[in-house]
Amino acid sequence: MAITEDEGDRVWFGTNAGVEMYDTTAPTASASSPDKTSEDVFLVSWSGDDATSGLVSYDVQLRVGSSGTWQDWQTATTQTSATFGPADPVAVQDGHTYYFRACARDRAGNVGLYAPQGDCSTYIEAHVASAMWLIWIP
Ligand SMILES: [Ca+2]
Repeated sequence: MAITEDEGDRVWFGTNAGVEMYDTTAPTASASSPDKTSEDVFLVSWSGDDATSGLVSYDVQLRVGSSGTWQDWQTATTQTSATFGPADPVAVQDGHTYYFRACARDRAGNVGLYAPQGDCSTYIEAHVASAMWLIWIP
């Protein structure tokens, strides 16, 4: 659909029927990450979907542990993934679980809501030293 007028907070579209409409519906978005890993760095990705005007950018938050406080990680980014750890944005530690959630912004300025409990989480397993592995050869 072609944009016929952009008023900043409302984007108008022309339709085949000649009826103009504007976008007041916020986009959906969610983050994804590995359920668990033994690495102190991993990839978090996110995606979203918007009817009518289309996506512009994403915000992504993180939380350390299920009782932690949500904090901003990515703000108004057009990227759809980022590397988490080993020291940025927080020091990744064994035995901790990191939670993520994303919301998206559309061209009309609507911003979706974050999922209260997050979209996904990654548990950091303890590193296993290679010397601990025993191989039994009969
Ligand atoms: Ca929309």
